[in-house]
Amino acid sequence: MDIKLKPLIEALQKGEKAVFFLGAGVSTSCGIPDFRSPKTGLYAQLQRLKLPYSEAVFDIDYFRNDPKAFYTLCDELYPGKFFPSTFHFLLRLFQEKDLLQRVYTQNIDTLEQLAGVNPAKIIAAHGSFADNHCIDCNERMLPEELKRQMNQKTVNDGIPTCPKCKGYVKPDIVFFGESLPAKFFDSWKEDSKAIDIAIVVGTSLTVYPFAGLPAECPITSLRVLVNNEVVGDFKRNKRKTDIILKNHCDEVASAIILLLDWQLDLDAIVDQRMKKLTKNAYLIRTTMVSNHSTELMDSLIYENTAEEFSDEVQDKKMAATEKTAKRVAEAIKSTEEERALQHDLANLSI
Ligand code: CNA
Repeated sequence: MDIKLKPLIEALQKGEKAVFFLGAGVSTSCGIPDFRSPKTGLYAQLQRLKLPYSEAVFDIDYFRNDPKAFYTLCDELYPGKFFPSTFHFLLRLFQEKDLLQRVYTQNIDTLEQLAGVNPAKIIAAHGSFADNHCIDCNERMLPEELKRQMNQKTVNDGIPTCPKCKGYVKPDIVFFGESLPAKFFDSWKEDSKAIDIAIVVGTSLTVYPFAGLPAECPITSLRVLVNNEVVGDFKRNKRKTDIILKNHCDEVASAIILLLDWQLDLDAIVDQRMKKLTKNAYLIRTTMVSNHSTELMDSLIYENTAEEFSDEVQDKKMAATEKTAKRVAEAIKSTEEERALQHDLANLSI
């Protein structure tokens, strides 16, 4: 793998910047299944929902008639339970080294942001869970309210509905049959003019228009594919300079980190993010136990991952809850968040 990576490493050492194109494979090591991997992929698992066809779970017309399948999936994928992978942290390292031009992601898990990538650098091509709207009257619903309704399984089967018109509410993630955010097209118009390095990772390149982007990279771009299988334009129109790595993406991230001597930087970033996450998780659990409110906990977890508290705000909140924290320290140890956190940290193969 090191020999194959040589042209990439040399380009980075010259200060050439990279545009990343990400898919679900980047997050499988975090515990989030991708779509299409046989057996482990979401489509394989969704068979129990008896969908007419797998993609129906993200089909806007199907959702209009039967939103249950989507919300079953939402329970599993909703941000807040997962910690970034080595590859997510590699993006952050590229940013630190001023080698990051942009991250185009199909993922809706917000893990790029949780790894500390500047949101201005991220194009969430298929939207995210950051906001929600009624599919009938377009009334906005805050994430806390959506999560509250999702958790009330005895009311309307946990399917969030609009308080205004009773229509179904959906997070602003892009379904089949919906258009991508304008930001995606605007940003690509600019970026595609000049790309030194294009790194495509963990995607089957089957969902358009995203899947068409690697083919649109300038002929002078150094293209890199990191994926379990050779896909899309790398298969159909392989260029002479393309680097194709059929490896686990975290393995490739580790190799790049080693070759560029970034290990200490990685350790520092991971350490800082872990502390932040642990601190936030501590605050969240404390607030939850002191308020006896799981709904509040969920909304805080959401805020935590989507926006993050500033250190100053966190410190104030921590101080305010310190007394309660001591009393409930034992109780919170066994909360689900603690277990999820431990699980995530244990799976961090770095
Ligand atoms: P996909 O079609 O499931 O393809 C994933 C690809 O990644 C496959 O070719 C796998 O072989 C490969 N892969 C899986 N794990 C690894 C790994 N560790 N290292 C290297 N390669 C790996 O998913 P796409 O992203 O191409 O499909 C686009 C959909 C997926 C988008 O609309 C997303 O919204 C959607 N999605 C997102 C998430 C998420 O946010 N994490 C999860 C599942 C699906």
